[in-house]
Amino acid sequence: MSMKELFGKVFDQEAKKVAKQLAETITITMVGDVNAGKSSTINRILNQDVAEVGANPGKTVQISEYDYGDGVVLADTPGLNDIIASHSDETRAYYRRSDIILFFLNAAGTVYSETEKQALAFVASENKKLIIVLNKIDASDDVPTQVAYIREQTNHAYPVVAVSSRTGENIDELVHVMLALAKDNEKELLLAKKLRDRASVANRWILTASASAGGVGASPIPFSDSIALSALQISLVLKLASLYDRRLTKSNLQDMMLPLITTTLGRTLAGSLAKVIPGVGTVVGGAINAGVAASVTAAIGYAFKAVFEKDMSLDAQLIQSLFKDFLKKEQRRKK
Ligand SMILES: Nc1nc2c(ncn2[C@@H]2O[C@H](COP(=O)(O)OP(=O)(O)OP(=O)(O)O)[C@@H](O)[C@H]2O)c(=O)[nH]1
Ligand SMILES: [Mg+2]
Repeated sequence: MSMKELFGKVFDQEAKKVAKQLAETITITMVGDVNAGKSSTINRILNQDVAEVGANPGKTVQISEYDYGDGVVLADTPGLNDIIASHSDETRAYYRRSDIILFFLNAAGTVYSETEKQALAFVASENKKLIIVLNKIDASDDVPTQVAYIREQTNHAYPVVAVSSRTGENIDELVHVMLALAKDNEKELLLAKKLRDRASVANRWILTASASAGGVGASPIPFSDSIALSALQISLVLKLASLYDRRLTKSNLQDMMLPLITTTLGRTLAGSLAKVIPGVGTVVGGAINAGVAASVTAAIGYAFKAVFEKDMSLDAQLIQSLFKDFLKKEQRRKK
């Protein structure tokens, strides 16, 4: 298989995965006592103010859906007493089909009251994809004790994230935990696209792909190496493009990426050839240098991210020069 054919094959496969994710819907359901800060927290996280923020307790009286567009739906549920009192099939079904449940506790009030305990038991009986969000930590003077208490009371069954939607403290961590849950359902991209802070998601993806690329370099089978590595790199760029709402065609991306991918493969080829056993024709040992694979993958990610972020037009030469700069930075960082 030529590099071009390989690229085409991998592109189709990865583009299909992205398209499949984007055709889904992700439902995030918020549960919590009135005034816990559900609406404020969501407004902090998402790049769109849809949920109403009100100072009147009990403003939200039934399950209200807010459509954020592009497959992101947010559900605001009634107060806890209503949840416990109703136990209706309708609410059960709603919890069951939610992708993420955010269970809010108010650090400025009584944390994990009997009512909250009962409500959590009810919700968790339907769905375990639940995150406990302890909000308003700016208004509490003993957050660690509160967090420890919640963890102990819930048998460490769910992540507990302490945040302040007022100051923004730890909102990053909450987003990270939400993305990890969404990833399990292959809905990470849907959520990521709607986030206020897309750059930090992009950076995490780049670092993850780079680390995996380093792992690929350790595989002893050279051809599977190049497929796996190209898939990683192409998948990363397609995800980044989608994150920043940029369209990429196969030939367009091929022109920009082939030279970069060949950099990884080319640099190691010289080394690998020396390892061919005469008469057997097999390459022995890590055909792709792990360090090179990791830095090249990171540099590819950062180059495309820079172009997408600054909304520059895609151009092979620009990508090439950004790539070279980032690769130098990566290699300097490693020394
Ligand atoms: N100190 C502090 N106040 C907050 C924080 N988050 C929200 N609030 C305030 O708490 C009040 C309720 O916030 P909302 O976001 O409307 O709470 P909610 O849970 O959506 O309330 P309902 O929809 O009425 O159930 C508002 O006055 C917010 O300004 C926070 O992190 N710290
Ligand atoms: Mg609200």
